[in-house]
Amino acid sequence: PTEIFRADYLQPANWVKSVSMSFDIYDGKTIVKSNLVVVANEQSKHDSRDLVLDGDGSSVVLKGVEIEGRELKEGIDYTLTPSQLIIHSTSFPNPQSFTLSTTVETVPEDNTQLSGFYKSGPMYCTQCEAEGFRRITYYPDRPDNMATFTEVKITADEEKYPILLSNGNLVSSEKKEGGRHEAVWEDPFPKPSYLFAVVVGDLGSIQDSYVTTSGRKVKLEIFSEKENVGKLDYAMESLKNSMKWDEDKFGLEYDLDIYNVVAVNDFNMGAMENKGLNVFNTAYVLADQKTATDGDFERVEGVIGHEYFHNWTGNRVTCRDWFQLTLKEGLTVFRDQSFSGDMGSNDVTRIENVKGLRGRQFAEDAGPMSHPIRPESYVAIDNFYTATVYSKGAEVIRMYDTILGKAGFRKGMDLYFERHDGSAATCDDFRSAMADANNADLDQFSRWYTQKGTPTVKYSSSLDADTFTLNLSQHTATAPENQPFHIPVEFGVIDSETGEQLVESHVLHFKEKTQSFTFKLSSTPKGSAVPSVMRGFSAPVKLVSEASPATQKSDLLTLAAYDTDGFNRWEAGQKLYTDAIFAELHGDELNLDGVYQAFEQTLTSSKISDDSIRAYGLMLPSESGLAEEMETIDPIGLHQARTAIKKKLARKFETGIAELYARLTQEMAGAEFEVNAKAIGKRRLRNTALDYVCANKDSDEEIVASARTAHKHYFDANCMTDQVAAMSILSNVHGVTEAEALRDEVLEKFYNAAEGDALVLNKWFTIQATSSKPDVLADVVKLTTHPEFTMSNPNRCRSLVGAFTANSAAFHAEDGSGYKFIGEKITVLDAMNPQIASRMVGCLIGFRRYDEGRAEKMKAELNKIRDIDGLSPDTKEIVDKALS
Ligand code: DPP
Ligand code: ZN
Repeated sequence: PTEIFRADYLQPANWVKSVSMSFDIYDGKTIVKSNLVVVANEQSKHDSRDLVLDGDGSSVVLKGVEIEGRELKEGIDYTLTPSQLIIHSTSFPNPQSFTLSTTVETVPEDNTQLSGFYKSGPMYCTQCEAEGFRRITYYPDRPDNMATFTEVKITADEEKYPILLSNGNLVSSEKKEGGRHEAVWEDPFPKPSYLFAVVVGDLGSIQDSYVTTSGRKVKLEIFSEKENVGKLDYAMESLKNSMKWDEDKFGLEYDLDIYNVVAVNDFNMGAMENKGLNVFNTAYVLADQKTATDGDFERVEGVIGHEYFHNWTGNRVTCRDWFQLTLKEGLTVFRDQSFSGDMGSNDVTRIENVKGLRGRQFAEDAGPMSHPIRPESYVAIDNFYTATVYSKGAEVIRMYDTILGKAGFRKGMDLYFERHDGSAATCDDFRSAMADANNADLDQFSRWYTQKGTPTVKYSSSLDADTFTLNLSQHTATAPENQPFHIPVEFGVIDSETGEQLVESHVLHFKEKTQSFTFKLSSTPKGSAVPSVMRGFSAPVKLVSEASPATQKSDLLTLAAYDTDGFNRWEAGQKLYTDAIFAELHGDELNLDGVYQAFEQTLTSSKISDDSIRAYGLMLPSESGLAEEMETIDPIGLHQARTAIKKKLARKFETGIAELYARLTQEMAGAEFEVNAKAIGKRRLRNTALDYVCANKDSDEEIVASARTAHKHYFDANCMTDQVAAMSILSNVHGVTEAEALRDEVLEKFYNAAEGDALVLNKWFTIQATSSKPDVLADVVKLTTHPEFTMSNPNRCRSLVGAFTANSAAFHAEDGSGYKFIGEKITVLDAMNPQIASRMVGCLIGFRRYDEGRAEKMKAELNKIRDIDGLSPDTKEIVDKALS
């Protein structure tokens, strides 16, 4: 495997301009024929005019190559390697333009990588992003080659496979001999090969329609296996909402007559935006009251939106090369986050997104896989579908919006489409459109694309009469060579006594290593003037105050009580909790007055009208987020310290929490189940209260009592959200027989009620894998032999093995047993599905962040993996980076 560099990009010597294809599907063999209309690319700087086609010889077997009726000969007319078919220019009849035809055979039934054309249960489907199309046929499998797929003909057995789908519009369908039938599809929009899709199966569906602003009627259809058709309504609703939202916010309409979505059980990613034929992992499209949690509903809405929004940001304007991946992904994540915020609550969505960024992207940026949102090189591009490219990429887009304002951002988007619609663009093109549309200087802003690592912003402030000074400095510990970033800092000042705004919120442009800003206060403060910095989390940085601990604490209390910015109000509470957890961890003297004050305020304040905000305000920061604040991560100490603080809060506020729980239980009793921000907020708050009610336990009696509460919560539940909340609590029970009996009863009940539903069973596996029981690894090992467990389904594999790696205290057990377990699983997985294996190996690569004992054991597993015979390039790339 070779490393590919961004700087080496060259246009190809030839373009494929249009394509017609046929898929002849038989059990155990599919014949794919392709006719490619090739034209010379005059702009190419390649010396050779040869036509280079990608093809994965482990997946396709070449049966014939022709140019306009003439059979080509290997060695003379073409060269075949394990990864390419090179047509010598000497064989071109007319170097300007000709048609090349190939025939290959492939066996989708044997394709366990789930890239290319494969079988998922009883259906066939494709996954082509990033480089799956070369596992279907020989083709210039690069995103800058945009071609019109004029005809895709699919032929298969009619009874077994009544549904035959591809991109675009259906041209014809007819019966054939021998019980077979055929469908022909045409996609009028030129597209790169990664957006190609075929789906074949015996599927059920729901249908609806949408009329765009300009009056185009679009037929919407969502397909799934027949038993799941009842779980598609929420996705359909979300799809229509997405279509409307993109028209309202960006003036972007859908462009085909059909929009199809298919749910597939075996899928590496979340979903795929193939033109007119989205393919979805079932986990991101199926949802109903009985089987989906509120988190699942939110994800369905978000991912349906995401894939729909790709139709413009990704499909109409695509990426010139894979280094530009964040051009479509960062932008589209930003769009789906904005959509989710508008559908529910912007503050809630913001909090959730930042939690996600801190838990995953910050960790990535602090480890060996740290890369700029636009990487400079890769071996396997599939390894760069990362939190950095996606989530940090979305933060970078959000900064344009913050710097230019909503109207300015929209002007930039309009210009971007005006310039690049129908073509393959770069991140620089996007930045230029934003700059030119607004006459803005975004040169320094380009560093967000070239420099890696999470910057730290430190601040201090002073007051001299009515002049307030804010001093800022920036640096990146993991990349000290970084030049200063253009950081938008949303900022305001608050009076600690009155809560009044002494400086109205506005954006500062922080561009130097150190910089000071001065402001006149609008009135004389009655208390102290407290800065609120980085409101709304206006940049993806770590923010550190340089004030004395006492000032910091009182500032945080002011912000937690008064900040007009919802994010920073929440953030202030989180910082107080964080300080308390670290004080507990380090054995420092514990003064919890501030924490208690913030918690009580959150619990009781009548100013908080959103139950989700109250719930998030009561929750302690996650272990993964906290870990990023530590030089050397102590996973077990962290878990214990966090648990201890939680228990203290539960004890201190026992009455208040119990009252809250009882009040909400009463309010919600008998209410109809709904999925909207309000109903979700209520459930979220009640389940947060339940968590505290059940945290309050030391004696056996208390443990039994809390298990009873959770047990009752489970059996009274009218939805999956509440069941999961109760079962998660119960899954931690150990050592008290009576409580264990309640735990086992619920686990068994849950399993039986699932009746084999794959997504529900995934939850059953995950909850057990993330238990805080001391013997959780033994449970997990046993579950790997459960008849419902399989490594070959990515969702199932992640639900048990992946979930266990997120159970930090257990995974990082001092004896290395967690590492050994994962090492063995990766070995099995790599031979089957390299994309999933290389993702899984991510849990070992951060070994430098741990103590020597752990680091050595993690490294030992990595070394073993590196020595695997035939290790995939995907996994090898990650392991090599980690060990170098
Ligand atoms: N392009 C997909 C998505 O992010 C990932 N395969 O939607
Ligand atoms: Zn995407």
